[in-house]
Amino acid sequence: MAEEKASKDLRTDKLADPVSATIDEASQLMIQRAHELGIETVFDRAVTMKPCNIGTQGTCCKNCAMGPCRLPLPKSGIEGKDDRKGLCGATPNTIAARNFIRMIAGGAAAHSDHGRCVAEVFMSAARKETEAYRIKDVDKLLSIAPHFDVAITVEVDGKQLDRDIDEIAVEVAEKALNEWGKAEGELCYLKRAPASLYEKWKKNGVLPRNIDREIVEIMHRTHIGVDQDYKNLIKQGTRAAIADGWGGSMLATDLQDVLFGTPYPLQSEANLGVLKEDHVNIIIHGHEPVLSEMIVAAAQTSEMVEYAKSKGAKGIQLSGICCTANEILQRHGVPLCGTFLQQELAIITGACDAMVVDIQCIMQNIANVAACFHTKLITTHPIAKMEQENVIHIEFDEHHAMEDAKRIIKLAIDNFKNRGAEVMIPKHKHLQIAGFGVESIEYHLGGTFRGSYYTLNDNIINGRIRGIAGVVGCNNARTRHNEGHIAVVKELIKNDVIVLTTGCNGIACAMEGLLTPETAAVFCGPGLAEVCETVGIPPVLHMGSCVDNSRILLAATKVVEAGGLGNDISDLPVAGSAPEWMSEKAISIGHYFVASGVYTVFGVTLPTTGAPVFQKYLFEDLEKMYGGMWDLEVDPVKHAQKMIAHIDKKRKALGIDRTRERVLVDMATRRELETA
Ligand code: XCC
Ligand code: SF4
Repeated sequence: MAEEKASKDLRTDKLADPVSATIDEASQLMIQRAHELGIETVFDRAVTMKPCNIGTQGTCCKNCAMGPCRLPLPKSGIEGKDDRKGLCGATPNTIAARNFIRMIAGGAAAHSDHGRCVAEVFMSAARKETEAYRIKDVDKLLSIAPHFDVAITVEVDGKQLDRDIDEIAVEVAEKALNEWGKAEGELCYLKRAPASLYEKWKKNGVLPRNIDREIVEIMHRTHIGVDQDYKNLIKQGTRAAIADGWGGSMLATDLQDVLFGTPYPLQSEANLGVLKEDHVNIIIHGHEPVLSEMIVAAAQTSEMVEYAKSKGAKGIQLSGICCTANEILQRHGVPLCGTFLQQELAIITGACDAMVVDIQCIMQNIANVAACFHTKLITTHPIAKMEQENVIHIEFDEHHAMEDAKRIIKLAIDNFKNRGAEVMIPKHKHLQIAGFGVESIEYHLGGTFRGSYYTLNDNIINGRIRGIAGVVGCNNARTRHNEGHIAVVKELIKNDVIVLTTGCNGIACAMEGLLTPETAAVFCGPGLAEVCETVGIPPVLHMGSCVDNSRILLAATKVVEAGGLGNDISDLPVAGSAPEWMSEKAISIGHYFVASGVYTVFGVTLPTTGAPVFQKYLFEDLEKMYGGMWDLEVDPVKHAQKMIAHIDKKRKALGIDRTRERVLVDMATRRELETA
């Protein structure tokens, strides 16, 4: 019935062409399948609905009811004075800057509020108010405690003794939670940045005071008639973005590691082919690993496995979409079902017995797609519900976490028998190695006796590795799914640039098989290939979810500390990229990369093109303040080439530009020379 109705609504002349929509064959098959079943997806809507030209340029203001005021840049550009203004007189620069930093506020709020939820669960665990969660990684707890000024030893009779772990945990939890709203001072983690970066922030007046305050202040400043100087607006955007990267996101990552374990490399698989026809398939989607950790634990209990078998299934297959997927991948090896743009397609396989969602990047249309199948769509977070009637809300609470998780799994198992005949799971999937972090890179690429990141630095200095790129971010239905991600990454590794990835770029790379050590011989330049083969790592290191971009900041800091490559992140031969971004979170991430000294290129579009003066400020002037700056490049190969050009510029400034041309001694000879 639902299918018949849907097909009537679908105009066949306005459907997405599967091959133009995505480079991924599994997704192409499922888009085709959707058309056969008369089910509309985001790919079709991208064909029928064009984006607004003025909004795209960043110059539509609706901050008061005298507007919306729309200030498009004429096709021919503007010669001479730019007279465009809103009713209140707001210039294109003011409007675009206000919109831009409101995006930062949205993104920083999303990451940081996620971090706050984790901090609250951490507090419950520290106070032993919950059975389900406890401190899993004591070493990590001890490593972060000093940043909060929490002592890890106590003096007893003149001797320094180890302090009680529970005491440390409670104090860290209190101090951490305080970061969102403390009345005085600045964020505790800022001093983890290289000293010279911290000084730049201080000099420019952008040290965040507390996380919430910086976000609130953006909303205030962008209200009609407050801050009307794009430079001053961006200054607050910078402060909030730093509060995200070096605050909310970093806290989320650290506290998740303490609670659930710090990731170490492990093997898994990726793409829709991880779904199993004869298993109960539960897909976990969203961002917060608090519930999904419990689902992973519950699904492994013999009680649940036996229950699944009693209902005719061979077992329970968990898989994930978006960053919740990356979280349970990096800690448990749970396979990735797909990227942001595959969430509808996963349901269209007909094999998804339940999709469990928490927060962020969950398209409302999955409820409509789920209604065409037997799939139970379960929302779990009090702040993220859906209006459609087929959506079930099971609110998750850390105090009865295990029961909630079991209830959800049972619902999925009971639903297994309701599957229709229309199951079609694409075979496509790829092996991957994921779960890299600051600690495991140190282990794999570090040298034990010369300081932590020594071997990595040495390989950068000798030119085997040309530089480091952070390639991250979303998919965007306005551009061919995964094409930009994969083209940018391949171009970088071909040119000996090692790639650190997170988010949906990580998933895209996994689906394409770029996260295996074997990839090195196929796609990498000779220098990077040699390093990867020697150490046994992939040329693309998956570092987790979007809040885990904080891991990239800390890895870059470790590289600075290891020496030989300058004094600040902005001195390093590094660059950042989000080839297919779409979310406000991506803007916040991009901006804290820039404010941390990284040249950062976005693909698709940027909402700054309608305000050329403001755009120039982001693309050029910020470099003088922080060492990093924005750029926009739609063509993926040019996009990567711009990053490489920046990396080469930094190599030249460091005086290591010519080492790349030399005949390189191999590692064994080098060691001999050094020990001689
Ligand atoms: Fe969402 Fe994090 Fe973007 Fe993917 S990368 S579409 S934000 S899931 Ni974060
Ligand atoms: Fe128009 Fe100014 Fe109101 Fe924006 S704040 S909608 S530019 S009048």
